Amino acid sequence: MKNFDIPLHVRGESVFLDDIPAPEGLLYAAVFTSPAAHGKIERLDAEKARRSPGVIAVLTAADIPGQNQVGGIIQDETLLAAEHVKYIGEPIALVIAETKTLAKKAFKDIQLEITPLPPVLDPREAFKKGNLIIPQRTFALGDVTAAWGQCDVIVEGRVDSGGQEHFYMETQSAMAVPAENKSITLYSSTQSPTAVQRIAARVLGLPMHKVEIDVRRLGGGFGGKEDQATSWACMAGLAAFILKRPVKLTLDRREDMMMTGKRHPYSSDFKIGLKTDGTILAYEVAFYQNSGAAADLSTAILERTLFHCTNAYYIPNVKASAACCYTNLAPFTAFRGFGGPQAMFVLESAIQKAAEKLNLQPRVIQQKNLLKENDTFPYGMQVENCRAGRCWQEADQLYHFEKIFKDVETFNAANKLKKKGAAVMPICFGISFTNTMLNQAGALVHVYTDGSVGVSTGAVEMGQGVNMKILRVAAHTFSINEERIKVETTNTTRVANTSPTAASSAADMNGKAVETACFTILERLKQAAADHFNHPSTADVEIKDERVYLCGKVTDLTWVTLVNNAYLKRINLSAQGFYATPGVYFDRTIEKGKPFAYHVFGTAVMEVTLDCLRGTYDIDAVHIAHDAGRSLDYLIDRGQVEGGLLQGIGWMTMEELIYNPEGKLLTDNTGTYKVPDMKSAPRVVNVHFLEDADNPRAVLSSKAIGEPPFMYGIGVYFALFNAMKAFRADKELFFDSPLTPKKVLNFLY
Ligand code: MTE
Ligand code: LUZ
Ligand code: MOS
Repeated sequence: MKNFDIPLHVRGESVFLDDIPAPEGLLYAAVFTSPAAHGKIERLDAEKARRSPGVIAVLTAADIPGQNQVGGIIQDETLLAAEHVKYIGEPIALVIAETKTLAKKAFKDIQLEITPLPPVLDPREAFKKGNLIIPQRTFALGDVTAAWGQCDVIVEGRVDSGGQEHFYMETQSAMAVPAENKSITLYSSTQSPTAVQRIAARVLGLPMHKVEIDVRRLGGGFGGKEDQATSWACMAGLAAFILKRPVKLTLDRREDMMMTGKRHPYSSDFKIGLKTDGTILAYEVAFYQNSGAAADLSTAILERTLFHCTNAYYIPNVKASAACCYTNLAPFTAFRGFGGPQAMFVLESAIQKAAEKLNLQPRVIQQKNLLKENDTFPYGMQVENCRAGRCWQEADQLYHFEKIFKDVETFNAANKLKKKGAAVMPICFGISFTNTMLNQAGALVHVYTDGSVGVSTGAVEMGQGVNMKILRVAAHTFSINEERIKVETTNTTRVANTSPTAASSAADMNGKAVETACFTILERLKQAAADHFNHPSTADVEIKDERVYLCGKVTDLTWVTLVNNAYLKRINLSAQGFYATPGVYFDRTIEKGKPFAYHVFGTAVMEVTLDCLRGTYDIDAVHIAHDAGRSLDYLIDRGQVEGGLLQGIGWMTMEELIYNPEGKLLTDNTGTYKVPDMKSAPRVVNVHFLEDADNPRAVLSSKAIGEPPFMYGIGVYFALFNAMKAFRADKELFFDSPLTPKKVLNFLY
């Protein structure tokens, strides 16, 4: 992949947080956390720990100079627990020592007494008790009650989907360096530098301008560092602020898995009604989100669950309700898809069950109900530039659905202990933050006198290639060589008030901001060129491939000489750019609006082979037709499709969070929590990007790519079911992901 970071990665030269050279006097922090899922803190005595070898300080809630509050949307989360604990792994105290080992050794000297209270782990139980973060929300279209009467068949069911560990390669990390006059610089592995700045300022009781956040790159985020990188940066900041020395806080894998939130587990009930030909008339669904012990981003994630409850289909009568249920587990958080995958899994399950009842192939129902131009979503928006049908058709033409399913049947007829299965999975994902306010981005572009260019934006590089895309936008707009451009760190003093790098919109929005800034500088340069040639209008000046053209004719001015001329004439070679996605809004009082700039579409078809003796399986192939607009970089986008798909497959098949009845996560390391590897990856992945698929709603006609491909993974659940049914046609379908070999085996025998 020609991402300019790759040569650095391959040689181990790229700088992640823990690679930043240690500043003079660096101290190390370790986080002491709650051993109980729910309880009242009776006593916390750290005096002995303070005298432990190598320990410099032990900090608790009482040491926080500002507010002990890190909640973003809802302020319900302390940085360090003071009175109550709400989950195992909740931070209580911070030990700062000469080394991290010494800091952790002092944990045994902290005296903590907790009166335990019964924990609630199940969202339905929390719902019954009324433990909700916000009142239940409902999206509705048409009239389901009236529609049931017109349906030929109605099926109901329950769907459960498990959580998912982000498993970013780089664990949560931060380093704080005190600066003069009570200022502080925080290096943070965060998707959201401004959130870290805002909350650290709140915790330290400082104005935001005294807190500078700097981010070079992340070793993966996947949503896990959208909100949940903040606490660690605040803790490092707190220690550095009080001790007036640099402090680093890096979680090891087990700490990270135990302390941080994951994808939300959901439990849901559905009811779907159809005509005998497979037309869906009505769909009712209730989502119970396991939100964990604090709100974090749960309410926003719940909202996206509602937005995506009909996936890529038009359903005329819909009623979808959803509840954020507090439980005593680490607060669940953003994860690629942001509640969308959970919603789509429920509808695909409903279609599966309805297909069985109607004796139709699920793909017949899927295709029949695909979104068409101007169809209305339950949230009131109409589909524009709908490519749901096109993706389906192109996938079918290229990969031949009929043949795939026929080959499966032929194989199954000939084999007793191995069975194959196949499934189609269409997707539709809305692009924009559903919180309209967040749809803004900024950029700062400098052109230096040698013609090289420095670009800063609010986007954070986390492996998704956003820096490459931003570089490409700048190179394209100036029409200069890519080598001339450097993408700088993401820093709050260069670009302020930025939204998180999330919602797949970082390249879209920051790219636009860069384009705007470049246009501003370009206009000034054209004016300088026009002046140079004593030409009356800049309209006849063009810069192409580093050469200046006048009235279509090449001149002796190059990019470098023009830049130099402009500098000598005291022309400003820096510009700021800003972008706010136009036309998006959402009215929560009526739950209607136009929350998305546009939608991303795609269709995948997949084949699996099941070993019916062992319950194990191989994913033979996944074939995808995907709408990436006019991609800014097809290799990067292919990488995003492949990576998203594999992460989705992991969520659906093997990644299982197991808690004991006391609320302790048992799968808290690489030995017990299994993410997909080369062996569990599909043997074949074909990705076809639609051609002639310009997108008028994003920079240079591109489309967002980050999250949507995750949802192709859902299809694997149903391909496996198809194979399982070939072995045991008599058994009831169940919808409870991940579909581990253990569950498969239980079904087969
Ligand atoms: N790809 C890599 N390699 N690493 C990541 O952490 N995060 C995903 C996706 N792809 C991620 C990734 C998530 S959750 C999002 S929202 C998008 O990238 C964010 O980046 P973008 O807006 O630039 O697409
Ligand atoms: N974050 C957020 C997101 O705050 N709002 C969103 O709509 C969103 N969508 C996807 C991923 N992160
Ligand atoms: Mo992605 S879940 O929007 O960080």
